[in-house]
Amino acid sequence: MDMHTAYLSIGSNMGDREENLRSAIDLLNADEAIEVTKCANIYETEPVGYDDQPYFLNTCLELKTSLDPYSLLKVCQKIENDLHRVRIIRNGPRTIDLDILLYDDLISYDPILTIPHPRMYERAFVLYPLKDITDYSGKIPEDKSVKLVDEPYI
Ligand code: GSY
Repeated sequence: MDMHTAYLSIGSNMGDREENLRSAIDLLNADEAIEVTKCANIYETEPVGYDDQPYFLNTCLELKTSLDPYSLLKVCQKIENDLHRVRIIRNGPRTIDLDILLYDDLISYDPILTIPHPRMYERAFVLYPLKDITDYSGKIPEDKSVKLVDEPYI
């Protein structure tokens, strides 16, 4: 079976943020086609996009998976639904958000699933944790709000 490496950004700013991140990791691992192989440190970050909402907890994950990118996207969307993500305001608070950042060395311009994630290189809340688990050595936008709050959950 062909195995692939993917990186996800996950974030939560509603309810028990830590529990939401942990549950997302557990639900990914519960899928027999996915193994979460690395978790970055956990960061508290100021919301980007819509200011009037609580701070996020963000981290990044490395996965090994036999799923193709679209099947992986479906699993991520199901986990968002299962964790009762509510999104009343665009870019507003959410119990959990899972974004696929990278999938092997794939480049895809499909608007349904653009890889690499189209905004990842502008986001300190993605790049701080991504740097923990990859050899990323590019620029990280300055964001004084990013605060290391916990060690990796796995
Ligand atoms: O795109 C992910 C959801 N999101 C976040 C996030 O995860 N963290 C921070 N700090 N701001 C965000 N704005 C959005 S939208």
